[in-house]
Amino acid sequence: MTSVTRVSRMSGRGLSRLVTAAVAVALVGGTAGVAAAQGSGAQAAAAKKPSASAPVFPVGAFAENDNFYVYEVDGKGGLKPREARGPWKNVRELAQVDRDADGRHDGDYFISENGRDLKFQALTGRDTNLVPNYGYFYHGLIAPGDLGGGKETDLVALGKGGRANVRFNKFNGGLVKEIQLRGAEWGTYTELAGRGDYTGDGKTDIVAHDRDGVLWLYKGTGSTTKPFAARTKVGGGWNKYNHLFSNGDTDGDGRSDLLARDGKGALWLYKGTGKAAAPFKAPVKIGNSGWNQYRVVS
Ligand SMILES: [Ca+2]
Ligand SMILES: [Ca+2]
Ligand SMILES: [Ca+2]
Repeated sequence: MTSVTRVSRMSGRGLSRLVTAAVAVALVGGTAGVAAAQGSGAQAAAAKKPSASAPVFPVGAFAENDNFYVYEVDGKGGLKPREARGPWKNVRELAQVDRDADGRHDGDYFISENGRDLKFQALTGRDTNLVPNYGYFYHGLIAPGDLGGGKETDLVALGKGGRANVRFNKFNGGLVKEIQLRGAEWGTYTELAGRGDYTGDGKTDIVAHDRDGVLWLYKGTGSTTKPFAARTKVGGGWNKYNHLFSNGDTDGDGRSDLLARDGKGALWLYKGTGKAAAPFKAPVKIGNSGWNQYRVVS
């Protein structure tokens, strides 16, 4: 499986570590029951090939002790048991990226603990320091995909005082353009999430979770001056979740999905529909417990 090689390199520094420490450990997510139920005796449909608008990433998770774990998708709508990658220190926020638009992970942006710098790390492992002190101004970094700056994945993060920052990136994180999205709504969000296309038009979209528990969809436009259309309401009741993120097309049906962690540490999959009016199906629990042990899940 090429995916083993790919994920073994997810930590960048973890290549040699794979041999000694990449031991599959006890299943934290508890996906077995869900997978069996969905299989219902028949082989699940063949997974669609990953694409830029519906990529397939592993889920990366940092425990409090900086130990880093990776969960691969299992091809049945869930995640495989976690694999330990050993310690990966100095990461405050992580955003995996697909730089060459083939739908597969090949680099990471991250905000460092030390200095709160925005950094980029290709799979070859060397860090590139992009913006010193970025993390003092912005938080909730996501890399949803290309928003208009070229095929390279662009970045969005929340800022202080009702704004969000959009960085249109060149290859290896060089800057094409940076804009601030301003407006009171941006000050109400606790978190952004998104990976690829949720509306079926091939353009990258994001969602935003506000303090009142409402989830909003921002349809991507492909424009570097106005990368999102006016928001539309997805629905309420999202405050039962303390973290939203996406690893792309979790269940392999060719549409990007959303993941949500609840207050009890369970993990829920919201399968994407590809329709802006109702972008997600009803949630399916794909991890029973344990996800709240992680300080960062991406
Ligand atoms: Ca790629
Ligand atoms: Ca879209
Ligand atoms: Ca999907």
